[in-house]
Amino acid sequence: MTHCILIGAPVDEGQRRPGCLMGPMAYRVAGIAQTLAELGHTVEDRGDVAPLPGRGEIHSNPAIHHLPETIAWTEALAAAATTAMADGMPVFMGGDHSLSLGTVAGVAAHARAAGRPQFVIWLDAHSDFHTFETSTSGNLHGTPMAYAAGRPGFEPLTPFPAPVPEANICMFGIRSVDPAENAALMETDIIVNDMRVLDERGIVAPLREFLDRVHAENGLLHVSLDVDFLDPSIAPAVGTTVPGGATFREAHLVMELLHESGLVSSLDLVELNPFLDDRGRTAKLMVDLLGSLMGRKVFDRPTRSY
Ligand code: 6HN
Ligand code: MN
Ligand code: MN
Ligand code: MN
Repeated sequence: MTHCILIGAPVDEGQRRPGCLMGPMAYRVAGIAQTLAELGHTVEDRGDVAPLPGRGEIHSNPAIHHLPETIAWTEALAAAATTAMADGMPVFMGGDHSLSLGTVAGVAAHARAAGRPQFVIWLDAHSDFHTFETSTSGNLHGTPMAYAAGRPGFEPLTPFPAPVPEANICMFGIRSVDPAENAALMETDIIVNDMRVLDERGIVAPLREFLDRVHAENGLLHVSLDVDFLDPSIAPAVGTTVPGGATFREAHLVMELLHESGLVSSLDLVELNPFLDDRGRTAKLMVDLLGSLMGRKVFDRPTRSY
């Protein structure tokens, strides 16, 4: 039984298609609290985080937009994340992926204080490895993974409090990487399981390899689930669809393995744009995936040890 803390992060400023701000409400309407309660967990909905006022920060990269708002969200969400980690398992209901600038900062600060290593699983079509300096779209939802890894180039944001070691970061589902991100990733030890790797090896072996390390090092594990990890044919409600994503069963299998591991300590659900949805199907699928992550089984088979 887990104490699940729902935290709404109605962030819309990290990209240019209005609608992600409706994400938290869509998850509530799709029954996120009931789903968790039915699985035997306790649920506390802390409502939506309100951003702190922006201070008018500017950046030399002219493409960057909504920087003051993003900095304000980052500070507010980092504080909410650190507080929630002391009380249970936070589930951040986005909001676009720029919210992870704050949530990962907050959970990593908690891990450092607890004396435990932080690990991150990034389930996404994109690597989100731009800095404020390299982004060409200026959309800051393309930057949180680089911030968490401690890359320079995020001024005037405060430096990431406790950078996640590169080898503790594992990406799955990657199929859209910009040239500057690719060049930067090549210089790191980040584990990039792009779709080619998943086609060749399947999703189970690379995931187990990573989970074994989290377990061996007694780590805390943050999972960041971007809607566009999923194939657009099953998850249309996202502004940045990329063909060739995870199937329904691959996505559930990831969640089931994460549940069995018992290692997940915090979660982002990001990039849902309910304005683009088809009768709520994407919101419902994301809630169902959370159900699998939190222990729902089709058949109560004996848990396989691995
Ligand atoms: N996301 N690499 C592209 C950009 O604009 O920087 C796409 C980023 C997508 C971000 O999906 O969270
Ligand atoms: Mn993303
Ligand atoms: Mn993405
Ligand atoms: Mn669990």
